[in-house]
Amino acid sequence: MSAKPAIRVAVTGAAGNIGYSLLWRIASGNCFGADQPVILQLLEIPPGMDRLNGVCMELTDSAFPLVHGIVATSDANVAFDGVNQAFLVGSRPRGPGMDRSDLVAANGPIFVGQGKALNDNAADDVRVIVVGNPCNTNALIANANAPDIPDDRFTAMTRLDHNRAMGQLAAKAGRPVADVEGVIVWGNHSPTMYPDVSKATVQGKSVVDTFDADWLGSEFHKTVSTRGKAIINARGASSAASAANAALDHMRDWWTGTNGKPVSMALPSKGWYGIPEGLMFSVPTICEADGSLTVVEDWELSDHAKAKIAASADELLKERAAVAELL
Ligand code: NAX
Repeated sequence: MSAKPAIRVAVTGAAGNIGYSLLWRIASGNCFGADQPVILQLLEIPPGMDRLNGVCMELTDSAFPLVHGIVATSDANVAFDGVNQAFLVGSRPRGPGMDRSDLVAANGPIFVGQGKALNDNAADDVRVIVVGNPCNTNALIANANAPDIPDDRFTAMTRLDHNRAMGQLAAKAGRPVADVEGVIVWGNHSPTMYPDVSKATVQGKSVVDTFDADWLGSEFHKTVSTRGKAIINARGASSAASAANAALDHMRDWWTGTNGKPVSMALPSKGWYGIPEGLMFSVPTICEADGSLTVVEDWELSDHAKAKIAASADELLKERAAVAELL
C-alpha cells in the first residue's frame, strides 16, 4: 500500500463521453503518478445518475489499486468536498440551431453554481481545469463565483488545440511528435484561436524556416482550428479520447511542472500582451515545480500574431459581456 495520502479528484459530467476515457486514466495513475492514490468524486445531473452508477460499477470492476474511494452524486457541494483537483467537464452540448452565444447563455449558470460550490467546499490547494464549452468563459464564470479561491487556480483547456497543432506538424514532417517543440496556442478555444509556430521546431529546426509558408498560413491553421468539427463529421461524435488526453496533459503538467518549457493554458489575464485583464486567455505558460504558473511575458509577436490575438480577445470580450450578470 502506498504511503502517500489520497488526493480528492472531482470530475463533472462523469458519465459523459470524455469522462469515460478520463476516469480510467486518472484511476490508473496516468495523471498524478503511479504512487498517488485518488478518491474520485463524480458529479452528474439527476438524469445522468443511472449512467454514472454504471460507470462506477465498471470502475469498481477495474480494481485499480490507486482508487481509495468513489463518490457519485448530483450535488456539487458533495462532489467538491475537500477536493484538490477538479476537472469541470460537464456542460450542455450545442444543440441544433444553437450558435456560440446560445451556448454561452445555456451553460453560464452551471458554472455559477459550480464556482460557488468549489468556493464553499474545495481544499485550500484546489486546482481547476474547465473543459466544458465554451470553456474559457465558463472558467471565467466559475472563477468570479469563487472569491475565496485565488484566481490563478482556475484554468481552461486549450491543450487539445495545442496537441492538434503538434500532431499536424509532426505528420507534415514525417517525424514522431516527440521531435516537435515550441508550439503555443493563443486565445479562445474556438476558431479564433491562434496556433503560433514562430518558435516551433521539428528536430531542432525552425518550422518557419523549413515548412512551406503557404501550408502554415492556410491549411495548417484551418486544420487545427476546425478539427473539432472535422472529427464530428468523421466519427459522428465529438472528440472524446483526445479531449480526455489533453485534460490529463494539462493537469499532469501542472502537477509535475514543465521544466521551464511553456505549454498552452488559458488563465485569467493580468494584462499581458495587451490582453484585457481578467479574460481567460490561452498564453505560453510554464508550470513550476511548486505548482505555480508563470506566463512567458517576452514572447516576440509579429503584427499578424498581434492581430490574431486581438481578434480572439475581442470574441472573449463579447462572451464576457453576454454573461455579465453571472460574474
Ligand atoms: P457528453 O454530452 O458526452 O457528456 C457531458 C456530460 O455532462 C453528460 O453526461 C451530462 O449529463 C453531464 N452534465 C451536463 N450538465 C451538467 C452539470 N450541470 N453538472 C454535471 N454534469 C453535467 O459530452 P462530452 O463529449 O463528454 O463533452 C463534455 C464537454 O466538453 C462539452 O461541453 C464539450 O463541448 C466539451 N469539449 C471541450 C473541448 C476543449 O478542447 N475544451 C474539446 C472536447 C469537447 O468538445
